[in-house]
Amino acid sequence: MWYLGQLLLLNCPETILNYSHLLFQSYLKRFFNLTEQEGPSGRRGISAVSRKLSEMQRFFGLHITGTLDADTMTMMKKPRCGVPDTNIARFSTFGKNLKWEKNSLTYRIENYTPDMSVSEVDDSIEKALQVWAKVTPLRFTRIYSGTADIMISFAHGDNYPFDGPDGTLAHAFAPGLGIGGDAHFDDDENFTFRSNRGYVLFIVAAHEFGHSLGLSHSDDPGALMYPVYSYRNPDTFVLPRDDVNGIQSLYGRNSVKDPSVDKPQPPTTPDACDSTMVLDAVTTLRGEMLFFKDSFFWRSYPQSNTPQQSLITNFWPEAPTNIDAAYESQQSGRVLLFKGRLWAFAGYELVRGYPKKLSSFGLPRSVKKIDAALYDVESGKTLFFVGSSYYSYDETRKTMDQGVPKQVDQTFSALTSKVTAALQYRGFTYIYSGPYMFEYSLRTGRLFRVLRNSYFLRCTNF
Ligand SMILES: [Ca+2]
Ligand SMILES: [Ca+2]
Ligand SMILES: [Ca+2]
Ligand SMILES: [Zn+2]
Ligand SMILES: [Zn+2]
Repeated sequence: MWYLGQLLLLNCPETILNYSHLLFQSYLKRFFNLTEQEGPSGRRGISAVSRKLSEMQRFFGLHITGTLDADTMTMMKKPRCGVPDTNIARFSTFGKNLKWEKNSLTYRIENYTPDMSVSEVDDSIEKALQVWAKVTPLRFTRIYSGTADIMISFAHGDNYPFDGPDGTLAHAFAPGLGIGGDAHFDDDENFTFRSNRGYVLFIVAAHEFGHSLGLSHSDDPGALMYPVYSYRNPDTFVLPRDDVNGIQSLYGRNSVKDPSVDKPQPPTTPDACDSTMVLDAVTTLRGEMLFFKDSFFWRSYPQSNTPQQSLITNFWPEAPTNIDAAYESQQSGRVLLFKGRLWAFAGYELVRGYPKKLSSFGLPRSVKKIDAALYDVESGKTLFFVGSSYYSYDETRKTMDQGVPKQVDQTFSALTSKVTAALQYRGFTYIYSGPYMFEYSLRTGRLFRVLRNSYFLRCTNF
């Protein structure tokens, strides 16, 4: 019998220096196979920790420093799965042989969480298994007594204890006899049916069942098998392409034709190296730049080489996806996201009273959607691009300027097609249009360069 998570065993008592020391050492031990060093913290000990920190930073697309910086610390505090991140790749498996040798599997729900009704738990578990059944020949049958292939419980007696609220949410064992395939949920969590407060059981379970079927973690931030939890709407969830590729590499495709014609295709994660990409929106946020595309955004901070890609809902569970425009209000310290209406966030929290209508900004009621927004530091005004014209809004007086809208090409020479996104950064004004990005001085109107949308995203995949 093979135990997934042998690496999880914390069998050496530790001297705890402080909280962060405990957190990062145990995090690296649990998820990146950091082994205990002999003797006091000698040179070898330090470099092993540093190497594991680099490995973790690479896996999560963080700036690779080998030291415990603030971003690494933030990542370690995120709620996640209890299975280690051993392979650094897009989807990965525990090995071609670690799979079920049959397509008909049984499952049994041994006990329940008090957080949800029995029928909500049953429904979440059933739907989570169907996520995998839809794209493979696998079929799942529920049993109510005896031993099922996949035993599901909210209380467990294995060697891998949970850690109280947050941190590790659940874990599961790779295919095999006995505990193999079983999934355990940390009942110290607040599981929910479909709220963005607490953890959606359907999402956590669907991820764990990926392990039960033989998948390991993926470093694709859009994958269900990414180790960190993000809220996703259970009513619209479609298994991402990376996970479909992973599970089909083990079991093949579903041979039964799906009768629903217009079923949504598996979503793919946007690629910074795609020179034809058209970004949805861009904005600054406290000295960083955020680039939005579909359900994702990249975050670029000055000291980092590679922007970090995340699901939008990983930062703002209440935010819309496929947004129209975004900007940072430096007066209020908020980030504003537009999709038909407008959402304002202070930190990760949706500001009370939002989302609001566009007319609350003083935009005419005929404007149903804006294409891009840009905050100009020098004038303290925000420009809203709508078709071939733009409006300007005074952030201090909180009123729309007189004499608007103006024509875009009167201010921005050579810009003849629709604005798709806009940003001001380090004194330059960047107007995105289709796959291109135009670099201007807003004050003189001079056009400096024409670049691609991916210019700031630094494609490193040569
Ligand atoms: Ca089992
Ligand atoms: Ca926990
Ligand atoms: Ca846009
Ligand atoms: Zn996992
Ligand atoms: Zn367990």
